Amino acid sequence: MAIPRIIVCLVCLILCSQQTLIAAETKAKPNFIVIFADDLGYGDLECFGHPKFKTPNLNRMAAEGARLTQFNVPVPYCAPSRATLLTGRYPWRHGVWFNPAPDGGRFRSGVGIADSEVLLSEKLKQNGYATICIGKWHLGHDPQYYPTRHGFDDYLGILYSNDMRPVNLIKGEEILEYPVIQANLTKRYTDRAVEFIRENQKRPFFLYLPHAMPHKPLAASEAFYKKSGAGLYGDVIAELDWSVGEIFKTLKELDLDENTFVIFTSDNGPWFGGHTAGLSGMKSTSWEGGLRVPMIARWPGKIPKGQVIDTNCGSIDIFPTILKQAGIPLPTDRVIDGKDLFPVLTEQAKTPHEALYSMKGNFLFTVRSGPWKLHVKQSPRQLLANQGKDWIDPRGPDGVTIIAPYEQAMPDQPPGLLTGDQPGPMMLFNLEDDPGEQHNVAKQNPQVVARLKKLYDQMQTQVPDSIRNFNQKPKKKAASSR
Ligand SMILES: [Ca+2]
Repeated sequence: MAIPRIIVCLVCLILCSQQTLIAAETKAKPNFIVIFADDLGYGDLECFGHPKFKTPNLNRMAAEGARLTQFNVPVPYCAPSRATLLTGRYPWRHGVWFNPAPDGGRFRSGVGIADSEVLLSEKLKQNGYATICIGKWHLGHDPQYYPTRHGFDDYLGILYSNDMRPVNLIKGEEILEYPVIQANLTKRYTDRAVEFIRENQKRPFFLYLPHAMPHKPLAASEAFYKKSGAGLYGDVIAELDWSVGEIFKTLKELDLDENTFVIFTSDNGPWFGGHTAGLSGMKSTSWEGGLRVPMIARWPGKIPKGQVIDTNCGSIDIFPTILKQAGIPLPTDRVIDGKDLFPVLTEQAKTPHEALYSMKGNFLFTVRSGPWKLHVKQSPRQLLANQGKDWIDPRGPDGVTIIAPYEQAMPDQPPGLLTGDQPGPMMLFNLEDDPGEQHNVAKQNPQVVARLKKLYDQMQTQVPDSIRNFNQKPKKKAASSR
């Protein structure tokens, strides 16, 4: 029996309109860009108070979006902070509580992000997103840990810090270049980022751009070297700022600006030569200078312009925030510590966290709740405090590629405050009254100490024994009594 032509036409029409609808939905999905600087201090940007560094593009980004002034990372160094950003979980859950290092000791190989972890890249890729990681990965450098095995379609970058050897530039899973010229890294990463946006302008994309800079050794390209008038560190910051400008220029040119949510932040506080804007400590310490980072969020039409948000939140929240905006449910088979930040960014909502925690090595260190911060464990305010002026940062890459070795910052350029009460365990600070963590007020506030310690103890029960007891020597077997 012949099917009447009118019915065939109607079926075609319905199918076509469904196709159009699917295409429209795919196009309507927002794009996500996370720009993640390495060791960029809370005070390293002009819009966060740096007196010399100029960051016009980031200033504009902040003016057109939200600048967050109480944004924390859970660990004051690289790898754990990155795994938290991509999983929304504390290091004692995702398991990367150390820095994998190909030239290091016990974390030289066989360590990295577990297959069982669910990464932002994996979720977005499964939902039709084009994904790329450009820059420092640091979640393992054996093939099973490569970004391309964890949800990224493509990768360009150094798999670990730019001071670890060998400094290979990897494309996909192959070595593209060795040794890499570090001075060109920011430019090369930016060029690839712009190219990726162009390639994927007609489909939703996730661009994860964890820059190498300003992690030491610092290096800037010819166009920026000695141009900022604020030293090599200033040159490096100016080039990062240029990079951000190139990305926004591309989004605007391709008419993607209003459909793209862009986040700019850092993985931890600064090393020598950086700036904490009056916070105490530095990278690798649990003082605010180590844990608080600059954060700017911009999405025209969604995030109101010109906001300064002082709500307690952190990098742990990026995973659930982005997934919510992508319309992708959170995994339900595991604890996700982060919370959706969109109400904070758009409606000035209160913090979604009763408390935020920090870790150093295999220990929980601090707990933050409201204005209060309890240092349960003791952390120094400065590392390598007694080095002389002729000290050279040993954190160089392969000798053949080090740029400007004598211009790297020295320990006589501490990034944060070194003053204040002598560090010790169980110190309490009110960060509203005392943002520089100068005066321990534990004795005056025993109830606050008790409340925060209880929160700490509760979280401590969730840290697996394998992590908590990592450094303990195995107990000797009791002698047989026969
Ligand atoms: Ca870092």
